[in-house]
Amino acid sequence: MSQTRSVYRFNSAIVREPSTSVVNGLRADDRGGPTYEGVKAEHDAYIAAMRNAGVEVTILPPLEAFPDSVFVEDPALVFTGGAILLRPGTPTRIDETAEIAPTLREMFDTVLELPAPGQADGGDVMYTPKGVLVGLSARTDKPGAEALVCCIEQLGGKAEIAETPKGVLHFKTASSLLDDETVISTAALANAAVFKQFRQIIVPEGEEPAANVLRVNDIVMVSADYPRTIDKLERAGYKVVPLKTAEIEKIDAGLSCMSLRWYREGK
Ligand code: CIR
Repeated sequence: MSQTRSVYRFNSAIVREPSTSVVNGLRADDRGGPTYEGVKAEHDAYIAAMRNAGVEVTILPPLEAFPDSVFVEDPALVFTGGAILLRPGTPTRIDETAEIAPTLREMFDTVLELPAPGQADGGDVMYTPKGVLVGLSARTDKPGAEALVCCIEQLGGKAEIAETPKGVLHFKTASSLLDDETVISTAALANAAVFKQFRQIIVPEGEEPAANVLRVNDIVMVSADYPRTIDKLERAGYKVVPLKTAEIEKIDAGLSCMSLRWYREGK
């Protein structure tokens, strides 16, 4: 896991088509479910944006038995040097790992498995040039986070454990990497110790879900519903690609959760 290449330089991604059961996806707060057509349209636009950014996208088929399986970020982690199969921290998602494992075993020479009994969701994991951050949350427990740090070290990387603000699903629901020196986060993470070495951009009050952006090569995908955040990022010099997320947000999802991304050597 050398740091010679930027952690947001990607040429490969895996996504999974939404199933029609996505309308029953998990949500903390029921504001009405998304429509299948709405999620599908958001997903299609996301794939197009990835391809425009120079990423080769592998599209896996939908899994009707798993309403949240479109969010492939959660059951696994991928790095140039290998993949890690996780154990998602909610019962209806645990078996998503077995569904994605064969694809990862085909694509990666090294595939590690998070040792039991820990639980960890990929949504709690942020890659940064200074090391990987693993947020503790309702989905990622201490044994899971500690085991994950060991797995990342086994792949030659380094990682440290962070705290996720109460009431948000994942660490990256509230924060994302923008570039080698900069993170964007909600005000709740403004003084987080793990961000001390970074410049921080705070999302405007009332636009908290906008903190889940996705930096891919030279662009930053940002939810189209948060104009003040988009403006702030554009003024800071970022090349913003706004994408609709109103449907996936109804089931607590954001932009990072719809893909697994990495730089594949030799391509
Ligand atoms: C869940 O609760 O697991 C899904 N409804 C949303 C998952 C979002 N995942 C992510 O941000 N990495």
